Amino acid sequence: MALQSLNSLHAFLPSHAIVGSSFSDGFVRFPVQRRMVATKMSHQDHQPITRRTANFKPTIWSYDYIQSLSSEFAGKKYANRVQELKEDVRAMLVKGSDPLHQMELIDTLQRLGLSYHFDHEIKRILGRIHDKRCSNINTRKQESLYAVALEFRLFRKHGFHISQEIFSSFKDEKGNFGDDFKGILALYEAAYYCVDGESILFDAINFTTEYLKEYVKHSKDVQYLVTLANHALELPQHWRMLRLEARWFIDVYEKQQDIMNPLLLELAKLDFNVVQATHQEDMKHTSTWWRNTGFEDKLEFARDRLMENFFWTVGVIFEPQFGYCRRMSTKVNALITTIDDVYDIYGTLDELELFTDAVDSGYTPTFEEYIENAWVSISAPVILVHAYFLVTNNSITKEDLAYLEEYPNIIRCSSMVLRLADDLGTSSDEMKRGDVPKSIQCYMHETGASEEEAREHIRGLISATWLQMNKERIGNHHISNTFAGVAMNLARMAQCMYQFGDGHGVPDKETKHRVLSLIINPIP
Ligand code: LA6
Ligand code: MN
Ligand code: MN
Ligand code: MN
Repeated sequence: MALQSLNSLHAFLPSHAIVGSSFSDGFVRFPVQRRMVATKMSHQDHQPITRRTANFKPTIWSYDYIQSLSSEFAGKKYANRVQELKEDVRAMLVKGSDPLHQMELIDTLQRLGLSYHFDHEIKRILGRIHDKRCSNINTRKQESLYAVALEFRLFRKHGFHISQEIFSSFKDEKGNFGDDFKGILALYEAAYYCVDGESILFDAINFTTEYLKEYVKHSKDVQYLVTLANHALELPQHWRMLRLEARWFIDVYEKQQDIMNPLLLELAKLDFNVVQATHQEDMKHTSTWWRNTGFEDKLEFARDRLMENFFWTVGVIFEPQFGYCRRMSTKVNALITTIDDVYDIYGTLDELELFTDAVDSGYTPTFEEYIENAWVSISAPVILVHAYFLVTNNSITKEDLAYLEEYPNIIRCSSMVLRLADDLGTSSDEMKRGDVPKSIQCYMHETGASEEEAREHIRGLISATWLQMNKERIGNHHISNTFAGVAMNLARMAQCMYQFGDGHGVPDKETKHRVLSLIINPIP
């Protein structure tokens, strides 16, 4: 894990204003390997206009199919049962007296995708445990690494102050954190809440990663904790798209007969299906809108990715009450994707100059120049500023608007992760079709690094950006928890979408299965 790339980030973090259209790359299209799709004479000079095509596949989700979706879980019967089960779980949660058990239950509720029902109770319980800790720091003396790490992660996740120092007693002179697999797994997950400069947590990420890799390599059985460790090594919980994580964990939890609570399992499955039914209604709404724009027929060169654009919004905010935000954000995403293709594929330089003033001829920018533009050109600021208004229901003050206009760091960080994850997943194909160089290519060009070295550098930058984002969340009175969640979820969603390549552009691979399991198929 290359966390040392932090310095490169400072290039984009100072809040100087970045001018220019959020949709424009600002760089020239390279005239390489263009495939001709349309040739016609331009009016001014009678030269034929050559346009490229990316040969994007058609959508696999037809309008008729989407309109045919209907879920039995939309009915009253299931809503009532969810209500009953929720009351049972609430009782279980609040009457617990052992802090560790309560925290384990909170953790399980989070992983099952249920914690949003119990936000108030969870805040109260953690607040009470936090108060006790503050008044008597010695109570932690005999506790296991597992218990301390779990508590640390929950405190940080819910915005309670807790110092990295609580791990110092577990660390020996060599920088090792012992030999307790369960504790080390918990420390690994906790350490991702690290902020810039926290060296104990920094070391903990490195130690636990190596330890877990070795451990899972040598363990033959597929016991529960090994399953969790393998999953964590792929991506830590803190970086994961919430719904997909819930869907995955529900299956894992069900198989775990010795710890599984049937009440929680029933609620998790039912709630997942009920929430999914509301997502289907959102999707049907946007698909009618999309059909009415006529883009899918008129703009053949562009990606027709309405379902994928909706899928992004499920990653960004899944709770049923935010349907309006999902619907509007899907429209924003669909327009962004279309405009991006006008720029990157269809438009000629002359035409695009009408929109873009910063065009140079065949220049590969330095990495820093690239980054300064690219975190905006990925359009995450457009997505997030829209989302800000869509999820904020109290009045928005002039100060809030001024804060937004400065491109606050939480928006910069989220955008940065989206840009870098997108480059990791899409730039190989983009180069083949003659798109501009992206972060990987700029870095290689500037430093002489190999592609794998460049990719490692980019992954390090993503990690470093998360440390910045962790810090931005703390004590920021301009943004609600909901919006902070949206910004972090966009970064998570980007890491999800590009985990195995171009999940946004390629409709029939990983994304298809994910859409089926989150949006189309209920849990049996
Ligand atoms: C990704 O395509 C794309 F269209 C985006 C604008 C990314 C975010 C999209 C959402 C959430 P591509 P480029 C709709 O990889 O040209 O072509 O910036 O983006 O690399
Ligand atoms: Mn682009
Ligand atoms: Mn593009
Ligand atoms: Mn891209």
